[in-house]
Amino acid sequence: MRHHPPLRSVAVAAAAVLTAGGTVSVAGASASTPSAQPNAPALIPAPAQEVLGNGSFALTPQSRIVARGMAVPVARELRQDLRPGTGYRLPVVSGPGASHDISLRIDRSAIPGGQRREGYVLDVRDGGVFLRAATPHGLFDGVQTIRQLLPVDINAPTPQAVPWTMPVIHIADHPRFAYRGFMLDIARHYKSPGTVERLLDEVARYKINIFHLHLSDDQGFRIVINGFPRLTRIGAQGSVGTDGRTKDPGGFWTQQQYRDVVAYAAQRFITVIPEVDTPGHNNAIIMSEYNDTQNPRLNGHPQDINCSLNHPPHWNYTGDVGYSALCPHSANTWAILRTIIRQLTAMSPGPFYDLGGDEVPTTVLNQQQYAYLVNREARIVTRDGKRAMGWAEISSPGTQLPPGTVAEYWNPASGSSAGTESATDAVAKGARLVMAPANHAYLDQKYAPNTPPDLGLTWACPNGCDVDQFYNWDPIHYVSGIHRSDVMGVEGALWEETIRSLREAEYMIFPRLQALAEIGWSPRTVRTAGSAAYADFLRRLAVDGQRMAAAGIDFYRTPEVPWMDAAR
Ligand code: TNX
Repeated sequence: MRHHPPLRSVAVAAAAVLTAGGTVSVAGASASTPSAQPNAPALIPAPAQEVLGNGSFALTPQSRIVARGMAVPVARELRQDLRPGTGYRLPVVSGPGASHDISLRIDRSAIPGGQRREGYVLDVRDGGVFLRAATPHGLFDGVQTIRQLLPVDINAPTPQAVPWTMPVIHIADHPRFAYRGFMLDIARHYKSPGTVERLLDEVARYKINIFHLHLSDDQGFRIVINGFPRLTRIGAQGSVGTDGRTKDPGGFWTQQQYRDVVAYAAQRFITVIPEVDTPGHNNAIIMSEYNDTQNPRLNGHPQDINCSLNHPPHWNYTGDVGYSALCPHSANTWAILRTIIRQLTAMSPGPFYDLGGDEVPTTVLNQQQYAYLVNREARIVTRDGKRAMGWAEISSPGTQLPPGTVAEYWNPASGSSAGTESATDAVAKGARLVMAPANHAYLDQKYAPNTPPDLGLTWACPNGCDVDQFYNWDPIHYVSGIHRSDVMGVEGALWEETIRSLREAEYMIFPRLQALAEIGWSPRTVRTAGSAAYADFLRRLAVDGQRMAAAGIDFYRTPEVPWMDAAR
């Protein structure tokens, strides 16, 4: 059965203000339902407030991008975005602006307090486009909106002969949640830095601002750690499905490649959160290190890191989970983990380090062992200057979560069902939550039972999880007893047991990520199968399909969306 949020949350949400996707009337007195505005531009995520005017702005071969100081890097990004499709030069100049120009300005006073991190105000007038924000990040968010106000062909890789007009509009926008994440598992199937950068470009369009990178799992360890060369020499050579090492050969990143991806993400205002999952999901580390008897960082007897069910350990390239664990009381375990954490935190400017913590059955480690490991590891993360993050099991009995800890809730359980205590316990221990319930946010789940035929898992979505399932839920009301202030945001997770190529990844991500991006960004509203917000979202998604097609992004053409003719 599909899961539906409890009625209680629907009733509460019904009392909320209706603004998402809606066009607020010029007088500001009434906010109309989104579906009543068929001509509103197809923005995803829907802005907090938009007022459509009359007329249009036209970008011309003479148009320039006017920017100064901290606005300049964002202006250059915009130029990069608009050049291929228009074929215009669009020089970045310091002003003053003329008609047909787009001007980007850092202006604190334009944005209300409390919205300054990412808020922006965008005015499209017939004589020019004026974007203001308190921060470069806010400008970047506004730039994504500008891209969506232009004709869909703006995403084409080569110049298109269309009039580059935008509707006259006033938009005042800011995110509902600070954390809007995309998680990618490059452990189950390796992805190159280039592939990942392409995906970052694609998700940035929807104002995603967190990239959670799952770097290690039973089947592979994907980044060089100095002092432990076997982690990649041995640990990175396979993938899920590797049979006798003849296919899916694995791979790994150098530290320079990791730094480059972090910088690439930062240019798009995306913060990278590295994750090396522990103490479970660790067969690749164990297989790499349990015979590393000559390593001066270990004590000559590294076999004692292995608390898996298998003695000795052996490779298992299936998608099995819950059989491997690092031993919490082995000094060698800590020599390895300290080194990994030190090097990854040093290369990651963001505030978080994710220690994993999921799926360790008590047949593998008992609760005390588990809690000991999580507590000790969280202290190391804190000492290295980061906030600890982990899957919500890190709130289980015996753990103490340092201030600032973030727990990611992935269980499909809702309301007050069994399983939700991982979320409520985390909050009781002072943690904040990222909501990623698997049946609403796991991008690796099939869209429909047989769609697609050989991609995706079904454990959280036996009947499939299509766009409706990703859109029609609310992060605050999903688990009983959680409050607004407990929730930092949402995340879409692409686990890669079945996903090999960039194409396959895109197909599973889009168009479901758009739903999560809207839930994370746009104001709270009633989101149900019959709601006006959902109908309006589908209308906007149909246009977005043309944008994705123009950009060469693969996606699932769900029957839920009235896709338009992709021919241009
Ligand atoms: C559960 S959710 C896992 C992953 C799998 C995923 C597949 C979580 C924290 N662990 O190890 O890849 O399901 O959907």
